[in-house]
Parts: sequence; structure tokens; C-alpha cells
Amino acid sequence: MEKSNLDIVKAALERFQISGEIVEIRPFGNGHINDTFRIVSNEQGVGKTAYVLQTINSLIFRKPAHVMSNIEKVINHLKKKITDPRGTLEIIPTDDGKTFFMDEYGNYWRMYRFIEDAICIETLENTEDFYECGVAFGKFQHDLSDFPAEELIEVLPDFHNTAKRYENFLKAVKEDKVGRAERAKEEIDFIMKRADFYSLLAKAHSEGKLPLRVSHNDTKTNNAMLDKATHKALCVIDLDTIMPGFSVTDFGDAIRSGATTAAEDEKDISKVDFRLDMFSAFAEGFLTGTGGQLENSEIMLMPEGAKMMTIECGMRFLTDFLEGDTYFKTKYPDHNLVRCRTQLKLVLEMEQNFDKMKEIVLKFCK
Ligand code: ADP
Ligand code: GN1
Ligand code: MG
Repeated sequence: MEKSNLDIVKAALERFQISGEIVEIRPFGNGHINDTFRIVSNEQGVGKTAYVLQTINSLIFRKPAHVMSNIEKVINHLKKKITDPRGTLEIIPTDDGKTFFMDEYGNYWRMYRFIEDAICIETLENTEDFYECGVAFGKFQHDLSDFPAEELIEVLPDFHNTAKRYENFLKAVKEDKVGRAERAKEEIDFIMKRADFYSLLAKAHSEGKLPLRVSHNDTKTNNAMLDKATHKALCVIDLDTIMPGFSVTDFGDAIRSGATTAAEDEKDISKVDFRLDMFSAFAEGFLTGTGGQLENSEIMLMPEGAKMMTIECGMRFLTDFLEGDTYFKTKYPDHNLVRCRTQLKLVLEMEQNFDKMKEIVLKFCK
């Protein structure tokens, strides 16, 4: 971290209700959206306490106050049900008792207590861990089933409206702002060939098969925390996108990130395969976590949810590639194209295994 940046972080820290001497400040995690730091303070007689300090990406979340209002309400609701301090995120207030503040450079800062002795897994290897991620995300949806959805502000409208995402994608292809479309011809064709699919979930909703539920909307594996020693589910983090949504999009986004043999940005596409055993394990964990609240019509649409979230994510990576990498954090020029390719490979293999996915979820119906 450059000194000037470090000074900005240090100045931000002064604004939060923490005590003791700061003994550690370091960039942390692999999120694509926010800037995250791990902070440790040491207080005489108390010892060390760790925190997570984040800037909220205000290019994406145009009204950080709305994001924090949602998060605060949801955490307060969860706290009524969960006594384990590692069972939910906890906001550290600012010196004036707020949930965030804006510094002189326009950065929006917030702080959480660091969830200790926990892991979040970027690329999962075994079905047991993915089952536990399923329990964490399913339980989250269950714990919020009695939350008054009308109190939530839709911070990113149409976030999982895949048909709308497809329109944006077509616009990006047409405009080809940075002259990259020629290089992504194959991927563009792949996405266009499936145009009829993108309104399937919205249609199921209008037919009464998919109720709106308070959802997490960003259920990738590294947003679920497991206990370091036992690998049991602890809680879910990254609550920026809590909004009404579908159970099957929370399910599907986790499948796209976890039911795979390789990282989201694996360059060697031959290493990327869809894992049916992982699909089954997560389905079982998720349905255990949701505690039987899902309708059979939702359970039966879980394979479609998985394919939808995977192709939507591929489409989003490609749109960002075509627009010049303005949304997701990237480490090199083709990063978004590489990410898009892994997602499309997974989609293809999901299509090849679709009957098997349907058989698996049928077994979970009531
Ligand atoms: P992004 O929206 O950029 O993904 P996250 O809120 O998911 O931001 O944070 C990025 C990473 O930081 C997470 O994947 C996780 O590794 C870590 N992290 C975030 N909050 C906590 C927390 N309270 N305790 C421990 N680790 C955390
Ligand atoms: C982003 O914030 P993070 O890294 O958990 C994105 C998700 C994508 C994901 C792809 C707010 O998730 O929607 O599925 O990257 N979050 C937002 O890895 O756009
Ligand atoms: Mg995250």
C-alpha cells in the first residue's frame, strides 16, 4: 500500500469506535467490488481485536446510505435469532454512532468485527464444505423469511433480471466501445444463441411458481464463512445486495461459483468442469438450511437457477470486457474475458447434465 493510501486508511480508522493501538493494517480478501482491509488493535488488559474496514464501491452502489440501511436492519433482525457472535456480521459504529462515513476524498467507509477462526473458501474441493456453504446460505434465507421485505431498498434494481442484463450485453456488443468484440466472437455467439432462455425465471414468477423472498443475491462461496476447525457453517457476509429475489438465484449463484473444478479465472479452460456431486451436496445443504420452506415448484427450478446465474455471470463479465473493465476489479487486460470463458464452459456442461440435475432435485421434493 502506498503511503498516501495508508494515511487515508489511518485517518478513516480514527473515525470508528475502536480502542487500543493499531498494530496491523493490511489489504484483505478477494472481493471483486469493495476495498477491504484487515485491522488489528491491541489494548492493554484486553488484548488484540480484529476488524474489517471497507470502502463501499460508490460507483456501483450509488447511495451507500441505502446499502447500510438495508444491512443494519437485516443484522438487527438476525441478532434477535442468533446468539453466536460469529453467527452474523456486526457493524462497528462511527464516532457519531452512524454505520458509515464519507471522508474528504469521497470514500465511504464502514467497519465490521472480524469473524475469527473462520475460513471462506475461494475454490472448493470437497462436497462436505460445499454442503456447509449451502446450510449457511439456506439458513440466511430462512432466518429472513419473516423480515418485512418492504423495508428493504432495492439498491441495485434488476440485479438478477437476466433479460435486462442481456439487453445491456447486446448494447455493449453493438457499441464495441474499446474494440474488443472481434476477439470475443465465439462467446458472443454462445450467449446470443440462448436468448430465449433469459426470461424463464421471470416467467415462472409471473405464473406463481417462484415467490419473491428476501435474498442475499451474491452467494458465491467466498461470501460464506465456515469454522476453521470443524468446517461447519457459521454465517454469510457481503450483505450489500440484500434485496427481494428468488430462492433459485441464491441457489444458482452458489452453484456457478462452487460446483466447478477450477477457479473463476482459470485460464486453461480444459481444467474447468461442472461437478454434479457438488451440485447435489449444495442442494442438500441449502434445502436443510431453508428448513423445508421452499415450494416444490422452486426446488424443481433449481437447475434452471444454476444455469441462469452462470450464463448471467458470463454475460456480465463479457459486457464489462466489452465496455473496458469498469465494473469488476481486474488484474490484467483479458481478465474479464477469461472469467467469461469459465462460466460459459460450466453452462455447456450443465446443459449436458441437465436431466441428471433434474433427477437430483426431484429427490428433494416434498
Ligand atoms: P466484496 O463485495 O468486494 O466481495 P466482501 O464483503 O465479500 O467484499 O469482503 C471481501 C473479503 O473479505 C471476503 O471474501 C472475506 O474474505 C473477507 N471478509 C469480509 N468481511 C469479513 C469479516 N467480517 N470477517 C472476516 N473476513 C471478512
Ligand atoms: C461480485 O462482491 P463479490 O466479489 O462477492 C458481484 C457478483 C458476481 C461476482 C462474480 C455487487 O461479487 O454479482 O457474481 O462478483 N457483486 C456485485 O465473481 O456485482
Ligand atoms: Mg464478497
